[in-house]
Amino acid sequence: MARNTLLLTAFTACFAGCGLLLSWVYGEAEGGWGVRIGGRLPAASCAGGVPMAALVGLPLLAAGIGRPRAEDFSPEMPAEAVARARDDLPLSDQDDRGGWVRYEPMWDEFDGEALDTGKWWPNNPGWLGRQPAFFWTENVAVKGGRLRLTMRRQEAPEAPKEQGFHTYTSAAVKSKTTVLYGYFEVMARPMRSAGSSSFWFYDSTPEIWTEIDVFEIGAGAPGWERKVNMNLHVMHTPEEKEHWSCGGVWTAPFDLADGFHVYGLEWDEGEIKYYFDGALLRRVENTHWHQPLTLNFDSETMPDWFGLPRDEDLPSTYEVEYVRAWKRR
Ligand SMILES: [Ca+2]
Repeated sequence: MARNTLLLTAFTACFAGCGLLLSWVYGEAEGGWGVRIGGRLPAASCAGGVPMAALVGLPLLAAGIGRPRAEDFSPEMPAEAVARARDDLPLSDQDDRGGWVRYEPMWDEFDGEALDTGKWWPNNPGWLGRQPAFFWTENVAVKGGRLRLTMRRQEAPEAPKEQGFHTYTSAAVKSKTTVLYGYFEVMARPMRSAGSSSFWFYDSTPEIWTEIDVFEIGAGAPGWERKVNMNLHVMHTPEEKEHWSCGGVWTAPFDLADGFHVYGLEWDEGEIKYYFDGALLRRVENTHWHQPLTLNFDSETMPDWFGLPRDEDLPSTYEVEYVRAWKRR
């Protein structure tokens, strides 16, 4: 018994030490921990399990079992660009091997004169934005066949300054419905500023709060111009009490703001896959993302990640040519 206790203590101390070292290394290399609802992530790693274990040892090691592993996000270079033959199928599956059926509640070509308020909120009804930028509905437009989200240097009269919203306004569009599993594709061009351009899914209830970030791009942030950031978050579930996340980064051979590209998410019960221009970028086992989620576009200031935008880069606009959604037959 005493020997077992000693061994357990030694192992716990060793694991905690390794965890602290690892978390320090990640922190130094990537500028610290963060969350999407809160900041930046280490590249190609699964945060949460290691530092938590470092702090409290073995008991919480068990909580990390079943989470995606860092190597699940190891980058794969995309194959040759995929040619599109059919608009009614995902670019990565033009032969319809998945048996896809158009999912109307989240399909929008943005060809009208205004946002379809039957499908979308012109803001985030539960979140004012990431300070200092304030989500302002005046920065959301549908024009020229595209959804346009703009970030500006300005004061919005509605922005609650006492809560830290000032100097910048930005934009968010959120679906009015939730969805569980499917294929989601956008053709988009991120804004060329340090304001983020993001396409993501989440929902928050008292019982469960999870999130899938298809991309978060800081296309005008020095060093981030070519990086597609793909993150998964668990804020809390009945079993998981602490926030943790798992992310990966793919670096394009060109600046992402130079043009429109097709970004895809295939979200199934067993696996989550990320696509760029029809080619597979990442695949990861779906261990925790089984909650119906809302679909979101937004632009945020990310002071701790992309830095604040340069004045000369504003206003800048994130454009979405379309969002298409499918469920399996
Ligand atoms: Ca369009």
